Amino acid sequence: MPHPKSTEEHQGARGRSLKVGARTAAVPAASAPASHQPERTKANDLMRFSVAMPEDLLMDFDQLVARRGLAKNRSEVIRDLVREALVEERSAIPGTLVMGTLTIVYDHHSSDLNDKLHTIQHDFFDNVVSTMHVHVDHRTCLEVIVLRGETELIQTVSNMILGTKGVKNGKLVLASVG
Ligand code: NI
Repeated sequence: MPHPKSTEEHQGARGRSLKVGARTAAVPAASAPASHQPERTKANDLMRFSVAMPEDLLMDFDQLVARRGLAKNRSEVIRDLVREALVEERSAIPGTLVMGTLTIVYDHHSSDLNDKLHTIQHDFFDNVVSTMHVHVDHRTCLEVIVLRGETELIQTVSNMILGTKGVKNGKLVLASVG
């Protein structure tokens, strides 16, 4: 039985077909002879599977792959998207330990805003790992707050900060660390 010649599809963004293999199979490392293939698959072995999608969706996906640069191909972008979805799902499970980066932009001339933001961060000193403050211009500040803790607490603290009057905009990005 022939085996795949490479560990990656090389059609990349410009290929037309997303079919990456007719069967689910472990891909052998590099081009090792068949006799040297491991008998059992390991957790990090690449598995191939077929994906079907409408042509217009595939064309949009190929443009996304192209935007992500020469180092990325369809397989790598699909893996990135799957990991992203898994992190998002895990981060929603109560009790999950997460790291979060909360980025906020605010006007430091707003009345006692600096004090309020400072107080919240001291109230949750166990969960605030680090804060980076950038003076963007005469009025505007940007702060990146690194948080660690159970997901619901991190989201609560973030919402308190984002909801403080004078914070113009911001966004919390979670990463699961489990
Ligand atoms: Ni500042």
